[in-house]
Formats: sequence, C-alpha cells, structure tokens
Amino acid sequence: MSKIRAAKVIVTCPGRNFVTLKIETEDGLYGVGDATLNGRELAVASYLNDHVVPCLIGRDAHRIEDIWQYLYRGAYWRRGPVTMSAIAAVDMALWDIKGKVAGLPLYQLLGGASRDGVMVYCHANGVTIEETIEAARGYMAQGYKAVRLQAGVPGLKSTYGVPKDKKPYEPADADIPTENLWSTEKYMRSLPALFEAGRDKLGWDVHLLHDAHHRLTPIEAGRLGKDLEPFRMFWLEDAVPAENQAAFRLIRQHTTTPLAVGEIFNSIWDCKQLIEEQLIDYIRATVVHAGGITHLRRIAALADLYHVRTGCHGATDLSPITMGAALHFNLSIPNFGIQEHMHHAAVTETVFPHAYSYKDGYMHPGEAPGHGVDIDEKEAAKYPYKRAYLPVNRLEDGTLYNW
Ligand code: CS2
Ligand code: MG
Repeated sequence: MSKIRAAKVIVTCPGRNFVTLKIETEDGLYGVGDATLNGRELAVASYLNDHVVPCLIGRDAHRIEDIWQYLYRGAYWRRGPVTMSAIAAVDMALWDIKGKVAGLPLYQLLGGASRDGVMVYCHANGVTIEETIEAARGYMAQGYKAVRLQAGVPGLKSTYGVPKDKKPYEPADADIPTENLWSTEKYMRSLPALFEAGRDKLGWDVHLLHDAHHRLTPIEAGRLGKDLEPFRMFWLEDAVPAENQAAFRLIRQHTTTPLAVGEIFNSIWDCKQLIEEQLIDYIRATVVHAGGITHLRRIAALADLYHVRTGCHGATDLSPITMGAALHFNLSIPNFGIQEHMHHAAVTETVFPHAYSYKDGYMHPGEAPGHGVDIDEKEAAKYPYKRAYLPVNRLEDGTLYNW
C-alpha cells in the first residue's frame, strides 16, 4: 500500500502549452503524467483539478487498473479526449511511481525489452520539393531510417503541416485560429512528384511517410494510395476522417499503400472495426490521448491479433512525459511498428528533464526508475499559459474543411 497524499496540476508554456499531473504518495515518492490536449488544455486541467484530484487522495497508488476503472466506469460519462487525457495523466503518474518503488524502468514492468531500440521517424518539411528533400537529407545524415515528407502545394499560400519561416514544428501560434485555404485537386496533383523525387534523390533504403491530415474522401484516398504505390511508402497517414471506420473499406479495395490512422483516437472503440477488419496497418493512438499505458496496451494487444502494428503519435504538443512513456511501451510490446519523433524546443527540454535518448535512428527510454521524465517546477513557473490555436482550413469557395 502506498497512499496518495496529494496531486496537483501544473500548466506551463515553455514554447507551447503543456499540462502535467504530479501525484505524491505518503511515503515521499511522486510520479508525473502528461495531460496535454492541444488547444483545449485548460479543459483537461479543470477536469483533473475539479473532478479527479479530490477522488484520488487516500487511494493506493499501486492499484493502477482499479483506479483506471474507477475513473472510466465510475464517471458514468465515458471516453472523449478530455476524459481520456485526464485518465491517461493519472495512469502515467501511477506507473511512474510503481517503477520508482520497484527501482526499475517502466519497460521492465511491462514485460521487458522486445527490441534493442525504438525506430523513429522525423519530419522533413519544405515549401518546395527541393527544400523537403534537402531537409530529409539532413535527417538521414543524423542516422534517421524513416522520414515523413511534406511539401507546400503549388497554388496554395500556406498549408498546415508545412511550417512557416522554416520553423522546426507546426506551432499553435494564434490567439484566434488563422485560416488556410485547401484544394484537394492541387494537392493530389502535386504529391506523386514529391515521392518520385524522394526515391530518386534519397534512394530506397529509407522509409518514407506522409500525413494527409484527414483531408481526403475515401475514393480520393484510394486513388492517391494507388498513385503512390510505385514509391513503396511506409505509410499514408490520416487519409480520411475516421469517425466512420467502415469508410476505410473503400480505400483498402483500391490500394496496397499501407495506411496509418488514430492520433486523435481516445479509446479502443475508435479503432475496433478498423483493426478487426484489417482496414489499417498502423494504429497511431498514443499514451496521453488514449487513456494511458493501461489502455494503450489493450489497443496494442487487439491490434496484434490482426497484424496491425503501432505508430504512436509523437508531435511536439505531446509533452516529453508522453514521449518517455511511449518509448517504454514501444520497447516492450511485440507489435511495435514505428514512433514519431519531432524535436521539442530547447526550452521545453529544460522544463522536462528526461532519461530517454536518440542515437542513429533509434530512441531508448533509458534506465531511470519509472518512465524517466520529470518536471522542473521552478523552470515551469517561468512560462505562464498562453492561449494558442492551430489554424483552420477552408476550401477555396469558403467552406470550412478538415485540416
Ligand atoms: C500531426 C500533428 O504529428 C502529426 O502527425 O498530425 O502535428 C497534429 O497535427 C498535432 O499533434 C495536433 O495537435
Ligand atoms: Mg498526423
């Protein structure tokens, strides 16, 4: 028994907004969990502060599954990104504590390492194809075995996924969302040339990925997947919005390009049909938005039965705590596929010291007890919350569209 003495929510903005839950036990240990939901951060902070923290005090920190069920079933209102991010934060903090009590890195509690390292992919972005290829070359020189290629679309002024001013990530940069224009026709015409150049200039010994950010219809996605088949992509991500899981049947009927989806999923119910019907190849749900280690393991176990591998979301709006927790998860499960790796800003790293590291295309969670990521509260206090939104997307006739 290790009684929970206190729990607090820390909101900080070192480069971008992060919400962290810190749980302390009566025997003087603590664990931290990520609760960041980009653009809706304070909703999760309130959910935790007002509704979860009071229910945690006095509970046994070791009863991770029981506390998970208590927060999920007990709330009556199930699922949804706010609820599941809050539960995830509790879950991550409790696994962190258990690891510290055991004196073992989290992956050891999850069954031990199934591989030596976690293959990661990075983002090569550019306004032009040449710029994107140049960026990919730079990453390959650092040892990356897998690179996501995104380039500006000729005829569209700005596109989400292609950062402005050569910034290294896609910042949520506006107090009120800025508006981009979108044209599927222009995009679909431009993309094969990017991957043709990719294979031509980068060769065949690198995995190439692409994110379509839910902007296509199923039949368009089928056609794009077919057009990209000659380039043997690792995956085409988020081809269509995935609320209607059956929509992926149509894409599958038309292309053998591997499909990835799920960064906005928050429970196993969002991907049950996609997995059981083998409509996808990679599931992108990750620790913070899909109910923590406890729930993500359940998703991965289901996926394993159907030849679906994991490809956890790892953008910079997920805090280093999620990256650390995901790396332990990735190292331990049998059906790991790949992990996304976007570099956090240096200032983010000062607030979240961590044991994980990158070397030659692979990451490793490190050997620190627990998940190995901490929060420096003094540093965190220097960066107050700042409202910031991602852009929205409109079609050229003004219709609001998916970004
Ligand atoms: C993207 C993310 O990493 C990805 O694949 O889709 O940048 C995503 O847009 C953000 O995490 C949204 O918060
Ligand atoms: Mg994505």
